[in-house]
Amino acid sequence: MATNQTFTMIKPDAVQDNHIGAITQMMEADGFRIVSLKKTRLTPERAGEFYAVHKERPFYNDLVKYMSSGPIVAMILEKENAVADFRKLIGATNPANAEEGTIRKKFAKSMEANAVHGSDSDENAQIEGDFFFGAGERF
Ligand code: RTP
Ligand code: MG
Repeated sequence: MATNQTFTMIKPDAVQDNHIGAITQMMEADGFRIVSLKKTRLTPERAGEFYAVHKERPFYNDLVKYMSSGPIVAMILEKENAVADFRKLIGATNPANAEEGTIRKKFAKSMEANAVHGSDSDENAQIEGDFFFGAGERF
């Protein structure tokens, strides 16, 4: 069942570069409402757990190191058709392929440091939101 929610993180490079406000502004301007929001830092263990689906991929170790290298901003977002619409708003994983007007086109620096995460399914949006937020942190 579509939940109309997705999960996102502003990744360490974009937080470090002071883009939290500009990125959340793009999300709100596109019709997403912020249900939950938290600035936090992943330990390497927690980052490894979050990206466990990529464990066998060649970029996994670098990804875990990068995602635990500094604070991130985790959010649950709400909008009709949230998962698909949000993937559209963030743009392609590789910023070289990201369309004009997308968050990654504007803020991503590389394939790895690509500014934001977006859930790829309703099921993962639920799992990833639960990874960061309890029942009393959703509004
Ligand atoms: P995300 O999960 O962060 O929203 O990104 P995505 O779905 O567009 O890409 P995914 O395939 O799930 O990869 C997760 C993250 O791993 C890093 N990556 N690096 N060096 C590389 O070849 C490579 N490939 C992926 C990126 O940070 C990507 O967002
Ligand atoms: Mg992904």
